[in-house]
Parts: sequence; C-alpha cells; structure tokens
Amino acid sequence: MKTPNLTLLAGALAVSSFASVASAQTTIYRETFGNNANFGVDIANYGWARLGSATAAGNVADFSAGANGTVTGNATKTNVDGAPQNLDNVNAGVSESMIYGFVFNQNTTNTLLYTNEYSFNLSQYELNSASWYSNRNTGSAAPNSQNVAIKIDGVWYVTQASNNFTTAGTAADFDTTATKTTFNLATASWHTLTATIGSPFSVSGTTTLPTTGTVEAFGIYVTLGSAVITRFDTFELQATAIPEPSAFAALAGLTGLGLAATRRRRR
Ligand SMILES: [Ca+2]
Ligand SMILES: [Ca+2]
Repeated sequence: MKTPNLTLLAGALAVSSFASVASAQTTIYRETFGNNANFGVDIANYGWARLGSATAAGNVADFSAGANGTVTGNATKTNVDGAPQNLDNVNAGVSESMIYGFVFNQNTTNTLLYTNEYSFNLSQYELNSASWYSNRNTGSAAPNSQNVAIKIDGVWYVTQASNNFTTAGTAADFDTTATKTTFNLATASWHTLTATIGSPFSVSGTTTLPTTGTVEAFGIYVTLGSAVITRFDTFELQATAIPEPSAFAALAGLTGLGLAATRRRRR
C-alpha cells in the first residue's frame, strides 16, 4: 500500500487556506473624524480636502479651510459619536475623540470631499465597497445625492446614484438619524468627474472603473438641490488583498519540492 504523500497534502492545505485568507474583505481605510481640539477644526487636519461650487454650474473653489472666509464649521462637534461608534482609524492617522463628524455649511451645492492620505495600487487590493454615515438639515430640494469618488492615475471616477440622501436631522440627533450609505464598487455605474479649480464640476457618460493603476485619492461627491448643512462620519473603504505573485511562486516551489522529494523516495 502506498503511503500518503504528506508533503503534497500539506501543499494542498496551504493553497486552500491561502485562498480563503486571500478572499477575505478587510477595511483598508477608515476615518472617524475624531479630534481632541474643539469645534471648527479644518478638514485639512484630518488629511482631507474639500472642493465645492456655490451653484451647480458655478466654478470649483477650494473650501478645505475656514480661511477662505465662507466656511464656518468644517469638522465640528456632532454632540455624539458618529455611528458606528468607537471604531479606530485604519490607515488614516491617529484616532482621537470620535465625538466629531465632518460638517459643511450652506455655501455649496456641489462638493467633492476627499482624502489622499492613503494610496495603494490595484495590484494590491481589489476594491469591494465604500461606506459612510450622514444626515443633513431639512430644506434641500431634490436632487440630494451622495456618491463615491475615486481617483485612479490622475482621473476622478464617480458613481451616479440619485436622490439617495434623504435623511434629515441635526447635529444633536446625528447618532440616531445618520444613515449608512454603502456602494458596491464592483457593480456600481461609473462616470468620470472633472474637478478643476476655476471650472465647473463636470460628470461624463458611463465608463468603467479601471482594475489596474494607483488609487491616489477617494471620498464623497455630494450634489444638493439647494445648499444645506450636511454632516458625515466614519468613512470606510473595504477591499480584498490580492496575493503577490511571489507568494504563488513560493507555494508552487513548495509543491515542486514535495514532488521532487516523492520522486527521490520512489527511486
Ligand atoms: Ca486622517
Ligand atoms: Ca466621528
């Protein structure tokens, strides 16, 4: 009776466990917008930026800091933790008190809120989903839309869900009225977005999200029928790690050694 080839068995087990590990979704980025300072911290302090236009057809300007004179509260206290509560930042810098969210005021109808503090290559991760929590004050007419924006190799891509920003609330009830918006990035409909200071925002026809290249920035593209106070918290990006070719090569090598050992034993 032949003895079982334990080396090959171990190799097969290694491949199967490796595959199960590789298929797991993980949070590769999370910003909880925590700070220990006080009200009115510019989002630049979180590694985020904000481009906005006062009207849908108006020119894009930088609204990242209160210094431009029109922003009264960039990252301000929402009275309670944003939901989900008590999660730490992932690849987004230091987690501090999480009793803050990002708030922007009535002065824009179109906003691109984004971060470039974490970059990765699409050979490292397959994108799965993006999510965040938000509410807004009452008063904005349709369309009230929030979409994912991802910048790959210098080009912005946005999803184009419409009228998906319906949760009205206040800072005081943010923990109960803020709702989670989640986009499946693999199945979403994508468009290119032009976001150049001094020109209007421009969204193109349908395109596909590249599967290769460097993800340089990501965030939320918001369109409002009229400008209202909007609040955000706990932005997350979920992805699946793609095994490095060298890992496959090592496994193949291991299996090859097992075969060689088997041949040697059979001689
Ligand atoms: Ca950050
Ligand atoms: Ca928070």
